[in-house]
Amino acid sequence: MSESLIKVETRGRVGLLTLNRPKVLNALNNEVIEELAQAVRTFEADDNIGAMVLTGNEKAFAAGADIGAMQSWSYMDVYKADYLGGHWESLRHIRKPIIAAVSGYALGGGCELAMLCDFIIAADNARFGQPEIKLGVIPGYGGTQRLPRAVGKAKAMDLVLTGRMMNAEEAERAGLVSRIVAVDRLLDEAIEAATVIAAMSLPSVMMAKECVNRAFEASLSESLLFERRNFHALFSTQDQKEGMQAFVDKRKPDFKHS
Ligand code: DAK
Repeated sequence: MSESLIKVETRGRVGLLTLNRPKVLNALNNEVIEELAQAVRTFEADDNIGAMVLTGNEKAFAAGADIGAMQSWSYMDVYKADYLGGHWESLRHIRKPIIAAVSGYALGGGCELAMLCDFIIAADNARFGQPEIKLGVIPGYGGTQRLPRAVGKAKAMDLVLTGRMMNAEEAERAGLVSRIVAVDRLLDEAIEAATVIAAMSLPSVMMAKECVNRAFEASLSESLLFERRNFHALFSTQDQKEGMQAFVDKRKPDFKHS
């Protein structure tokens, strides 16, 4: 039986997903993304999971979409089949938080997959880039859109047009990653962060994620209204009563995620 392309584990209320094509630096193809999307959807539906971590191995988070598989595609092949739509697109709609824990290469589709997650924790050996231009194409999985939103136009243009890589320090300075840790601490750090998140009230976590994402989708006044309405809505939860009562009682809250 062939080994699975995604390793799926749990650590308490955290779902851990590991890309598992080490021989090709976790190059992404439809099968990988289909398995990933299924696993993520299973965690999304599981009341015992509050957050997820997506990672690769020490050498590569993912070195991009599988170039060998794409090389002979024609325009009509990709257009008619809407290649790399479907499951690739579906990951965008996940409502629970996903942290990307990136060690080694995160290039092309790998960098785009990391950016599709809610935030990136990088190992000190991480290298980010959108090298598609060197292959005669351009990023096709959000690279020209999410990268400038994360790092600004100047650096995004530099990376997309030259195809160069940036290291973890440059990525942190530019705002692409939230933290840098030693490579041997990466997974623990990411799981600890996800554990903190998963201990919060799930409805407030999901609404917080939706609201932050709304900042990139709508006008400020629309987004502020969206935020305020979500804030109002949380007063209908048991967890808001419990969270505030626990503060008044000087104890830890016991959230029920409802
Ligand atoms: N695809 C297929 N195989 C890859 C690969 C990739 N992207 N990256 C690495 N490999 C394979 C290598 O061919 C090699 O295989 P063998 O020769 O051993 O059989 C093995 O992984 C180890 O790689 P290297 O020998 O090259 O390792 P090095 O340490 O020397 O170099 C490297 C590491 C990361 C610098 C180098 O492998 C490299 O430049 N890789 C390609 C990086 C790249 O150009 N990535 C962008 C690909 S284009 C979309 C979704 C996604 C996309 C587009 C649209 N939609 C939803 C519409 C994404 C497009 C892309 O990502």
